[in-house]
Amino acid sequence: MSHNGKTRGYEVLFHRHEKNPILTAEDWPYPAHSVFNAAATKLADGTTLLLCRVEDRRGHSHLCAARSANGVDGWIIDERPTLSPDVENHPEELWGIEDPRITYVDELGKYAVAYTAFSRGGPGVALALTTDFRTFERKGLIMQPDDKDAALLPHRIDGSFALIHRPVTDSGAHVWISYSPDLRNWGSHKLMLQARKGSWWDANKVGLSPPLIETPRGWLMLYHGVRHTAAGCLYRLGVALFAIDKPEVCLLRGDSWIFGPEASYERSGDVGNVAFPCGYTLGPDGDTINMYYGGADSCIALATGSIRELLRWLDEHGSPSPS
Ligand code: BMA
Repeated sequence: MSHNGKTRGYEVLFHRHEKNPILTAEDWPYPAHSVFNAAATKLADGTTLLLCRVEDRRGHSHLCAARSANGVDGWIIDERPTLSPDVENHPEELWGIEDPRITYVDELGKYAVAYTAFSRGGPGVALALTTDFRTFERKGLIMQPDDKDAALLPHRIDGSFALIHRPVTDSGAHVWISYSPDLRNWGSHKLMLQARKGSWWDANKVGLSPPLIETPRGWLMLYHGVRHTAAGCLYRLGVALFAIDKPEVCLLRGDSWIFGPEASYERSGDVGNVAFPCGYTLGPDGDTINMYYGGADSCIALATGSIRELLRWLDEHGSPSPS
């Protein structure tokens, strides 16, 4: 399939790890139907922490932490769910909590976990803070349904915290950015990245994948695009670059997808043809991206890329995109 670093003539920007899938429900210390869509971060001591979405046989999800020294194997998985729905205090979590994204916020000295809280009202965006991934300080629902695919930026922009998220409106499912002085009151909503139309690979629905990656040239966004086909949906990954001081301004957006379901564990599972990253860590060189993604809603896999290569590819294949 792959020849001279190319697949079917296209450049390969993310390389699948040979040990994929790196985590499945078989590895879990307690009953779990499937594990997928994990958030990722590197702790102060260099340990890679994945906050994994675990689905039980009711179909409800919770989050569970797995820690590894090398980010590939030797995972130490919490013996019990790390963050479970707290339905009594947070009825918005009635049907589970899903698809977390982690951002370390220097100013707070805490990790911010944005996740989808699912209930009768639909999926909305919830936020919790933690220092150790053992106890969490919930901020509750910060974006009402229907909204998901959220992550906080690591520092304030022009004095405000900034949250990327994906509300669904009559006009489609596009990526927005909203600002807050205190992580509680949100406003100054701005459209950031629009789904394209027609036969485009990212027509109808786009959403943030892992949290934004800060580079000297701007914020690098890996986003998923959803193509509806007669056989179901195809979830693929694209890349775009946004202005550092004004993240709603798109500087470059790639025309084609750069990563999509090809391996067997991405092609088949509970929901086939899905590659869905929710987290990344950076290598010691500051350039290597370790991207963690869910395969077919059934496993967790790893692929590596390079910030420099993504920026070069965007220069060659991207164009400014109106917001
Ligand atoms: C999206 C999200 C993801 C899931 C994907 C494919 O809408 O809910 O959690 O991986 O669909 O099923």
